[in-house]
Order: sequence, then structure tokens, then C-alpha cells
Amino acid sequence: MAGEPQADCLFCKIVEGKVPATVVRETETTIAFRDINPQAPTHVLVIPKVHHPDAASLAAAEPTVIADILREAGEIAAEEGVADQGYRVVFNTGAGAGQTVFHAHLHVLGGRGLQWPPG
Ligand code: D5M
Repeated sequence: MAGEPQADCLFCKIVEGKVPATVVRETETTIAFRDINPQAPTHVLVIPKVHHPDAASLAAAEPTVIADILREAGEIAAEEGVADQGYRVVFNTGAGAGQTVFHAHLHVLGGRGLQWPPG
């Protein structure tokens, strides 16, 4: 059921502490950890503790948690020292857009020049 931990979900396992992650910040509703395959000097994932498969379904069910995630992204950018240079936040949504983990997550990327369009 949406919102409930999913036994086969990697990011639910990180939330539950069953899979290790390099956690950089945690709130009541979110957890942020370093991406295992970083695409920039700063590459952090911010996820909701509740399980929803993508950002749109999370926003529909728990709109305040999306706000929590975006606020955390700003805090992380500031803490990592990439806010002044500029950074990118991305919700890949759907396999065709490169989503591989179907637990909503926001990529926070910074610390290098970022091209547009992203490809
Ligand atoms: O992004 C999913 C991201 O999740 C991708 O950049 C790799 C990252 N990932 C996968 N497994 C782990 C673990 N165990 N720790 C940290 N990061 C991880 P997507 O937008 O779905 O392609």
C-alpha cells in the first residue's frame, strides 16, 4: 500500500537501516544520503521516509513532504558549499526518464558546471 514500507524497495531498506548509506541529513519526514554513483562532486539523494513510487504520487498523497524534501535540498546545497555556484535538483520520473529506484527521490547535484539541456 502506498505510504507503507515495501519489502522489495531498496530505499525503504535504507530508511529502516537495513542497507547502509552515507547519511548527510535526516528530519522527521526525510533522509538524505550520498548517491552511490555520484555524477557531480556533490550528489545527494533526498527521500521521503514514506514509500511512494515517484514524486508525483508523493505530491498527491503527502504534499507537505515534497516541501520538506525541497527545503532539505537547499540546506544541503548550503552545507556542501555549492549554493552560490548553482546546483540542480532533479526528480527522474519513469523508466524512460532514467528512474531506476521506484521510491521517490530528489537528486541534488552541484560542485561542477551543469549543462542544459541535461540529455
Ligand atoms: O536514481 C537512483 C539513484 O540511486 C542512482 O543515482 C544510484 C543511486 N543508488 C542506488 N543504490 C544506492 C545505494 N545503495 N546507496 C546510495 N545510492 C544508491 P534514479 O533517478 O532512479 O536513476
